[in-house]
Amino acid sequence: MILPVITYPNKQLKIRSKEVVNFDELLHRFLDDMYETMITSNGIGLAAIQVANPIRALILCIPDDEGNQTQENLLEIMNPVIHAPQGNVLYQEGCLSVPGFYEDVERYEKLTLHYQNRHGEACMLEADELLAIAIQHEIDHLEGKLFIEKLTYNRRKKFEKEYKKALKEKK
Ligand code: QAP
Ligand code: CO
Repeated sequence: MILPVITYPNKQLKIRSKEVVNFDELLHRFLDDMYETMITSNGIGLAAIQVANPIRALILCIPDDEGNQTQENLLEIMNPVIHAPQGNVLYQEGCLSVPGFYEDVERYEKLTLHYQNRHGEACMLEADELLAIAIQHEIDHLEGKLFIEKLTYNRRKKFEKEYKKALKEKK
């Protein structure tokens, strides 16, 4: 089932999501719906709060070298914690909740992630490149933060102007 994606400035995006405690059939169905929603929307990452569910769950599917997002590369991440972040990189980010806007954001270059999978099993992965960036972007959603909040004052102003204009033109 494709779920509606909440977009800025919806206040729900500011909620701090709660730990996942039930790794049950309901969670599994929700994760499946998140995947369908993300792929249909041409996304590479989606946090549960973006589809109005304030739980610490996110999914990522980084395209391979051919640009294909195979389900084998799908990561389902619950209750993530970042360890040992290293270095910094700039990357032009976007967000399904801020459609049509892209801007450079600084992130850690590499990190280790501790999390639970859909069965509640403890997992760990080492990430760099786009995966490391996407993990940080999605974990920010769990804290109620959007990438536009990391922009400088002037770039944020540019965003507000462009976004409002785009919203008006949509109506
Ligand atoms: C988060 O973002 C991300 O504006 C995932 O019109 C972004 O999937 C991680 C999207 C950058 C790492 C680097 C955005 C689709 C998708 C749009 C997305 C749009 C259609 C964003
Ligand atoms: Co996002």
